Order: sequence, then C-alpha cells, then structure tokens
Amino acid sequence: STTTTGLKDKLTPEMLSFITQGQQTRLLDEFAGKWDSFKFAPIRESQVSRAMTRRYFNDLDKYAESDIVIVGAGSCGLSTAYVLGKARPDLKIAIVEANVSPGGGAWLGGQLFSAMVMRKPADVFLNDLGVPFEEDATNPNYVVVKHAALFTSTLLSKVLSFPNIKLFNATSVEDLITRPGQNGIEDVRIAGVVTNWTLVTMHHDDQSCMDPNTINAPLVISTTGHDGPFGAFCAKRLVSMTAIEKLGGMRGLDMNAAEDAIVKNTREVTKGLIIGGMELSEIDGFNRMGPTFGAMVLSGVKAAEEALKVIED
Ligand code: AHZ
Repeated sequence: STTTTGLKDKLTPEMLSFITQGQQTRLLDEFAGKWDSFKFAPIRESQVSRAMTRRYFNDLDKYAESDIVIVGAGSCGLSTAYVLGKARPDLKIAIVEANVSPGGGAWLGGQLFSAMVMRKPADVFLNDLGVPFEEDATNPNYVVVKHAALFTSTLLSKVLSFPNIKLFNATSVEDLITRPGQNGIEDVRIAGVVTNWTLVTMHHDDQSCMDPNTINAPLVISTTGHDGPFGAFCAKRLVSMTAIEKLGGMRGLDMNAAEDAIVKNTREVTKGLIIGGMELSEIDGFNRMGPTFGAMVLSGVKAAEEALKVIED
C-alpha cells in the first residue's frame, strides 16, 4: 500500500496487525489523487425522503404486531435484545427508546469517567460479544473495559444488525395495552405498548390532544432504569393502574447486595410484563449498585431466558 510504505519499520507488532488487516489503508488508497475530480453520484431530494420514509412506515406496519417489545435501550435492554436476537432469529422484536441516542447510562463508566467495570462472571458476556477487557492484576474479581462507549457501541451495532430487531428511537412508551385478567386488575395481562414521539410526549401539558400509536405484543420487557423523568416507566404505571399497590423504591448504594438481587429477581412481574435492570430496584426496593455494570448485562440474559420460557409455554 502507498500509505504504509516506509512505516512498517517504525511500528510495533500490535500496531502492524491493524495495518495488515488492510482496513485502515484501503480507503486512503481508494481516493488518493482523485479529490480534484471528486463528485458524488447524483440524487433528487425526494429520493432521499422516500428512501427513509418508505422504510420507516414499512417498519411501523411490520412491527405493529411484534412478538416482544423491549422498552428502553440502556445496557440492560440492549443486552436482552442481543441474547434474544441471537437465540431466536424468528421472533419479531421491537425496541422502543425515548432518547434520540440509545445506550441509556452506559456511555460512561461512572461520573464522567471512561472505563467501565464489570464484576465476574459478567466477563462471560463480554467474551460472547467480543469486547476486549483488562483483568486487574491485584484483584481477580472484576474486569475493566477501557471505555464504556466501546461496550455500548459494540452491543448496539450487533443488536442493530439482527434482521428481526427494529429500534424505534426518539419514541416513548407512554402507556401499556392491557387485557382484563380472571381476577380483575391484580391479574391484568399486558398486551403491548402505547407509543408517541418523545417530543410529543414531552408536550402533552402545553399542546391539546395528541393521541398516540400502539404496538401489540404478547410480551413486553421493560428496562427503563430507575426513577427519573423517563425512568421506571412500567413499574410506575403498574401502580397508577392499581395492578400493584406501591413501589418498593430504590435503596442506597450497596454493590454486592444490589447486583445479585437484580439478576436473581429479573422476572415476569405481571402477566406479559418482564422487568429487568435498574427498573427492578424500584419495584422490589433493592439497593443501587452505582458504576458497575455486570448486573445490567446478566439481568439482560435472565430477562431473555424468562422471555423464552413465556413464549414457549
Ligand atoms: O431513555 C431511557 C434509557 O435509555 C429509556 N426509557 C425510559 N423510559 C422510557 C419510556 N419509553 C422508552 N417510557 C424509555 N424508553 O430506558 C433506558 C434506560 O436505560 P438506563 O441505562 O437508565 O437503565 P438500565 O437499567 O439499562 O441501566 C442502569 C445503569 C445503572 S444506574 C445505576 C445507579 O444509579 O446506581 N447503576 C447502574 C449500573
């Protein structure tokens, strides 16, 4: 390659391995010396509009009846989607995420620091995903990913590559679809979600009557995080619809207690609704764990396992 000529002697074997994979230099070679005559292939603006809207409306049509809806694309929701997408390529899975940018709180390790800590045995998940990590020489109990964004972007790219998964971002779940149970409200069955553009959801108070849209699904997996402007959505809705009396309320930080409890208790809390990740701390009154993400990925594995049980029943 023209761009690597003369460089090879200066590079360590690790650096060289990137170049010999050929990925870095091919693009430079492709365009080298051609910028003066550079031109994009022509397009009419309406073709861009149609390319986007046709696909989006096809997806809305296709996923209006889904097998599973995952609410919230944070570390737990995306982990759930990853496991389900791999295990069951036949299932239609819609992910609804309120934010424009999926990933929830997992773009940084904690506070504004980059590195992400996961306690073992969550390293099993990283190995499956193909995200590199370091062991701590002085403590064998946890591993560290050099940047939380490396974890989240890899997880996202895998999830978005599954042909049977559609992410509807910038879209909020603003209610649940319900069916009466045999014993009334305590026994209510969740049958899908009510959605709206997040910008609309945020303006219900100052704009009149902006009705929502819906997705029917026999199973909803809610992973909307702990309480906040958009957090713990389904847990709070279960209270306001009196399906449960009250929330346990998230407790103070205790990493050991919190992570075990969240993973072990990830479950179908009411028929058709599985809750995982930090949203579970609000239902059950568990501690928070702060900046350690092992419970989020393994709660995702447990949520996927529970989902497959419900679907296969
Ligand atoms: O935007 C929210 C976020 O991306 C999204 N969400 C919340 N309500 C929604 C709604 N409709 C659609 N009504 C909604 N989307 O849900 C996502 C939740 O991601 P998260 O990262 O907040 O939650 P998680 O449970 O996946 O991960 C929690 C990570 C935490 S918090 C914590 C602590 O505070 O101690 N420690 C850890 C590891």
